Amino acid sequence: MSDKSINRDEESTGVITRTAPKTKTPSMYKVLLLNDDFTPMEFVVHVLERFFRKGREEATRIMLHVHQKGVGVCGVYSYDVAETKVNQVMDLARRHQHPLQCVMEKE
Ligand code: TYC
Repeated sequence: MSDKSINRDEESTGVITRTAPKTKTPSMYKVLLLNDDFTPMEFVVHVLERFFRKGREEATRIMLHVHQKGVGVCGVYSYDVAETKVNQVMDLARRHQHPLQCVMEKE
């Protein structure tokens, strides 16, 4: 470019031809539940139904996966939605005095 701020077309025509920088597609985040020895299975199933819109069967499948493997995916969301769900789960668990842990992880 012949000038720091004006390209050749702009220089000759006076018309601004540059486009805005391309926007990046937002990253998605997995929301994960972690196993522990104390949170009741029924509470975890309830969490999956209430905050992750799972049916009873799917919720039970995910809960048992976490119980057996130690960690499992509840869903994948934009940053803000994932953060809200983590906070909702952690708040309900805390209010019921369960040690259930919910975290988010960039996909
Ligand atoms: N391991 C718990 C129990 O035996 C059940 C459980 C499942 C806890 C999933 C947390 O994220 C969890 N009561």
